[in-house]
Amino acid sequence: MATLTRLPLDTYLLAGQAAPLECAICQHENRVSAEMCHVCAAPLSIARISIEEKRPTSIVACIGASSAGKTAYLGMLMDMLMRDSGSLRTTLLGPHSISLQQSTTTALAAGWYPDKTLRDPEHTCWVHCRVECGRRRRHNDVVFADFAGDCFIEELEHPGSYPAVRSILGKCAAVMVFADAQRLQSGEHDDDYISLKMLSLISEQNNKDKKRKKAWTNRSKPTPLALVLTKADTTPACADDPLTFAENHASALWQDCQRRFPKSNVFAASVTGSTGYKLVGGRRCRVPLRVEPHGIVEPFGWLVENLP
Ligand SMILES: Nc1nc2c(ncn2[C@@H]2O[C@H](COP(=O)(O)OP(=O)(O)O)[C@@H](O)[C@H]2O)c(=O)[nH]1
Ligand SMILES: [Mg+2]
Ligand SMILES: [Zn+2]
Repeated sequence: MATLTRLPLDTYLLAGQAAPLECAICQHENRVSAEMCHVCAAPLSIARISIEEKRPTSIVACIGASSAGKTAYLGMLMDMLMRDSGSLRTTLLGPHSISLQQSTTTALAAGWYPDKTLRDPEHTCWVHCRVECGRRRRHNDVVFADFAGDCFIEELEHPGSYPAVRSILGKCAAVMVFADAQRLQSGEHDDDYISLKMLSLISEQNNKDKKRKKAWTNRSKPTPLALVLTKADTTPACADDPLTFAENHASALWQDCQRRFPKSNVFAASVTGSTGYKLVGGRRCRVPLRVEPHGIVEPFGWLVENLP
């Protein structure tokens, strides 16, 4: 006896593919219904929102070695921006943009620093927000990612292992370089080399593309760079005068920043007022004793106001 079977044809899926969505970070085409780019794992909502609202998005490259204090700084920055602190008014775009702030503030409120950032691209925190600033209340859509420091090393050693890193360096409209003031003061400069290599990669990527090179060398609207000296609570000299501190303790890095980016500025920042130690499973762990942010909004505010 013949049995009839119903077999649905999923041809509508092919129709969906016919109108692909271009990733805002790496420009690869994706399925319109996808959540993340299949190449760089950036959220596709960045592209969707830019297209829907017909607004360009400025990419801010956040670079620095592992443990430089990127996650603590960026998480605290988003928390302060969301509280309408100072002259910047910020709106988060896309549901994923809350994760960085959420994980950082949850950890700090429980008496811990945020966990070490995972290297897995699927777990990278992306922030897409609209910032209103300046006397004319100009709106800027800004996107940045909080990569683990190891991703930068891996991408340098094995190009293509973190496509989002290279795409961001090639397209960024502003740069934030993080350096640990405590390590700089004690003469430890290993971390500087990672940032120096990343800055050189930014120049290389921009010189490759004719249009980018023109924008890059446009001296009337140069790409701004903020050198953020983190953990300034541990080094009063840095908190008092970050520029002199950078000249004295990070001269190679600071000179390279200025040489490549005519519009550069140095800032001192700290998330906590002081740090203590706790024994966890026989290991001494650093814990924040007082959450007392200083100089968090200033570097980001300066970058946004100076976006080309
Ligand atoms: N004293 C002090 N230590 C900090 C501060 N921010 C971060 N740290 C320390 O630096 C470590 C690494 O910070 P994290 O933000 O994870 O660095 P990342 O690897 O660059 O993201 C933390 O676990 C803390 O021990 C700060 O503002 N002050
Ligand atoms: Mg981190
Ligand atoms: Zn992509």
